[in-house]
Amino acid sequence: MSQPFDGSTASAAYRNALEVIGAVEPTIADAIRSELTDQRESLKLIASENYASPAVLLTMGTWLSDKYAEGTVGHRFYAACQNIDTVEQAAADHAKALFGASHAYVQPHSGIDANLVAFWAILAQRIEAPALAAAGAKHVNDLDEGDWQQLRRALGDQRALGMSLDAGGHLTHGFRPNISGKMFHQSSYGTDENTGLLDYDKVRATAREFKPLVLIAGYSAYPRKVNFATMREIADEVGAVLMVDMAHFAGLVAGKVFTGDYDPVPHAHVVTTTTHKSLRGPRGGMVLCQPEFADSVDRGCPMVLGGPLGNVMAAKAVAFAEARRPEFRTYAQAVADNAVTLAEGLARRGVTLVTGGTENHLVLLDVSGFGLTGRQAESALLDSGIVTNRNAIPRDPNGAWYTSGVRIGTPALTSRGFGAAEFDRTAELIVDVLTATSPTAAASGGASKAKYTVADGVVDKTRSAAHELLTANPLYPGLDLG
Ligand code: DSN
Repeated sequence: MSQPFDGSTASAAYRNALEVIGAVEPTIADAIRSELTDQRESLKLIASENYASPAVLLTMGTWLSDKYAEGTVGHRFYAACQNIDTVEQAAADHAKALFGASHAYVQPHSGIDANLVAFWAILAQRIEAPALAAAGAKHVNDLDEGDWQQLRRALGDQRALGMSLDAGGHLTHGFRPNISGKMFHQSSYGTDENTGLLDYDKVRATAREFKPLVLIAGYSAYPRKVNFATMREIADEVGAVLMVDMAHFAGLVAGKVFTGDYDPVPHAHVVTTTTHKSLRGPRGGMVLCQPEFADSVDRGCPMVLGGPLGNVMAAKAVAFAEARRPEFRTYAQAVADNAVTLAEGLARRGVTLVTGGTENHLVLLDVSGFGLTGRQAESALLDSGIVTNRNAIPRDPNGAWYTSGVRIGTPALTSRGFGAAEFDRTAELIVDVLTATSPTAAASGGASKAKYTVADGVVDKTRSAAHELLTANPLYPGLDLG
């Protein structure tokens, strides 16, 4: 079990801050107070969420936010960036040491931004640079109109291959609703119909046929490890760049739960991540890459990013420093062990799990066996103080809005100190709620995909059991807002 963050030394800082904020806009001070209460009083099982340390949170609330610093360390388009240089360099150095990466770009404001930076760096290296060389030009501004139009067509004619959305892939991996799907011709690989697992032979066959420029690995709802050594072999075979989006499991990589073939950093050309999920940092993004892509990645601003957020880069440095401590490895291992306990506790009580279990921080429940949609299950659990999110399962008959699945994860509650006993009890509470929930009729007749009822007493009983678990494992113990 990992140690929860002590919040006592941050009490005075937050009390004073709320007084300052409340004097200007009380609604916001109230919302900040209320969010702490809500987070303290619910079982937070959203797989992509966590609790950052008071040190990380406090770092974000500073005047580092007030500085413009477009450019990179030592090469800024604004004057007086010496302190932003210090924080950006510290964040990049910590990231490189933490992940064993040769280059780190810590400016992306989010995961989508990190992926956009990566895509444009890959296009710059693999499509634009050869085009410039062929035209004898150093810069796009040196191209004549004909060569420029030809380059634009070439940039818009590239292919990306990623994991399908219903198998657990992410919208930003080339899917139409996201700009990546408008930049690339896209194809996807799924999971085996029987096992729910990635079938590398099928990925290879699809890659051979589709011949992508970018092979994307990574997921937001696949509860298993991915063999990145094999994905790199496939990429090399078809001449693709391997890009891994490790946003969900970056904490497991940093904490050395995923090593060897399962650590993306030595295998991928480019790795992207968010910093606020299992990695437990501030809300933001980052790109790690091999030297070939470093210069292009560093042009993320102004290519697709606005001015870097100095306060958030500083908080990334603080979070990465925390993740370099031995305690973080204990935490990361506990996240994975707790996910197994949670999965086993659910399966033992009759819940169908996609892939039958987990090897990472998340578990994907198929709630159709309870006669529910994911939306009904999510809402009934929320009423009962259990925060999850509905999620499509492979070949989901209810689509991405109602879904047939619920995704849960262990990073946040593990940060509060939950261990095996607490996660097994959590599994029991989830099953109690789902068993007690029934769909109700839609206004038009037939079963609604959204409406439901929960048997009398179950919501209150679950809330009270959750409260017991939560008070025994407080969030930011000692943090008292007065
Ligand atoms: N929103 C994140 C998640 O919940 O997985 C990914 O973008």
